[in-house]
Amino acid sequence: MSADTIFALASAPGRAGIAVVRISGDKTGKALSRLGCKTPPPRRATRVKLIDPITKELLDDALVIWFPAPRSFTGEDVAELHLHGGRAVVDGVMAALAAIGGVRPAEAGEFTRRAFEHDKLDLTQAEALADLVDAESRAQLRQALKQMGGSLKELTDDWRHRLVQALAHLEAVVDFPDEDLPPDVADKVWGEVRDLEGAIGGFLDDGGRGERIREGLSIAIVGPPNAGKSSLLNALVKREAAIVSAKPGTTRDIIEVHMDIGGFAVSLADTAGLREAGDDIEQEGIRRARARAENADIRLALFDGATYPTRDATTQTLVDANTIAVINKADLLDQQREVELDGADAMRPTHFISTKTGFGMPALLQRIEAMIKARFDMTASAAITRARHRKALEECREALSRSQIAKLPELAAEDLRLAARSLGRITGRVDVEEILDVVFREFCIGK
Ligand SMILES: Nc1nc2c(ncn2[C@@H]2O[C@H](COP(=O)(O)OP(=O)(O)O)[C@@H](O)[C@H]2O)c(=O)[nH]1
Ligand SMILES: [Mg+2]
Repeated sequence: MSADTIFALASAPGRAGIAVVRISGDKTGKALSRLGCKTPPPRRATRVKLIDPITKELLDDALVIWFPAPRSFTGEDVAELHLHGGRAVVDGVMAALAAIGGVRPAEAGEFTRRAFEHDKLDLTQAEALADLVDAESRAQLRQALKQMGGSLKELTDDWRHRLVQALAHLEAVVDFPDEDLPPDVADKVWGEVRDLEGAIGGFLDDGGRGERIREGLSIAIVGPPNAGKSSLLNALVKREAAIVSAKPGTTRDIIEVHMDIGGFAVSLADTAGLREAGDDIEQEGIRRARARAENADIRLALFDGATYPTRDATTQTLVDANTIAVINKADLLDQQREVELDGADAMRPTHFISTKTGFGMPALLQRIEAMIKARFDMTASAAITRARHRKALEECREALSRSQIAKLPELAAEDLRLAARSLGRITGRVDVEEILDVVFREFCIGK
């Protein structure tokens, strides 16, 4: 092993009860002994006094855990120093480590990269690790843990294994036509390719759920001026994020807040009221409002209860299956608020709320949550969580469908090889040699 030994503060910077410094590489043992710490028993928290190698001053009374290679996160010798989380303590230990020859501060992601290089995890698990650290909602957490546990890796590995098998059989037909191969080999190959194409196609057709959960869902509030859009945003996030005013055209740019609804990370946008009037700036705000509304996962179309039952026609045109129609200022409506179920609304009941009194707010939140769950709840164990996965799977599916209409078996085999390579890119393992291995192991050609 010639790579440098690296170290970094693994816990968040700043004052804390405990700070963890992680060291990885073949000079880890040497670094520990330079700090006055004899190699401790493996994988056991051991109390040590860390000494500055130059000044001989006490740096900290700490805990060290020693993970000798290969049973460590990176696959290299690793030590974790659990220090008292003070700035001076951490700085002192880091400076002492940096002064040791062949030991240097780690670059971003370098520990995980080494873990990947030593086959401790594949690319999807490395990505999941990053997602886990970034997770802010339950759904993101759950998804990251599943992927880190190998859900996506296992699925793509399984597809790739089957594909390599089919390819091996096809190559046997191409390369050794005179051998005594079972007569139905080609049929089996194409049956398998069709199955794989179907499975991957089905997996791709997921409405982008995994990616949406990872990035956060978007909800836009749209409606005419003065309907109470800004008030609704404030009521949902329970703080005064947007300016509320009786003056129409107050909200011009998009105001965005982040919140958690039912365990999902959501970004909620308040937009400029839709109307013809207003200056250039307001018109630009309205243009943005429409664009945001179109791109949102879920829309809240807010109507002004002061004009009920008349509804703003422009806003009404935006109501579709992903929209919840809401009528605000229910406090102004005197009689029983029976919902008039006209044709369009029969499928999508209108919610009456009052941001002023809080009337109908819990029911609205429940409705939003139900809509999110219906569209984004993951029951399947594996999910596409990044554009990178989707692109590779799409390339794979295209190659699979090309292979079935290829004019020559050699060309079909090349397409299957490309398809396998696309799958291999997802996990970061691309290896064509194994195809040959399968041919010879399975067929004993040439006896
Ligand atoms: N009576 C009543 N007035 C409301 C309610 N919600 C908002 N308003 C008032 O409606 C006006 C416009 O509110 P705002 O949130 O700025 O509307 P926006 O233009 O759609 O963002 C303000 O004067 C609010 O105080 C409500 O539930 N009931
Ligand atoms: Mg507003």
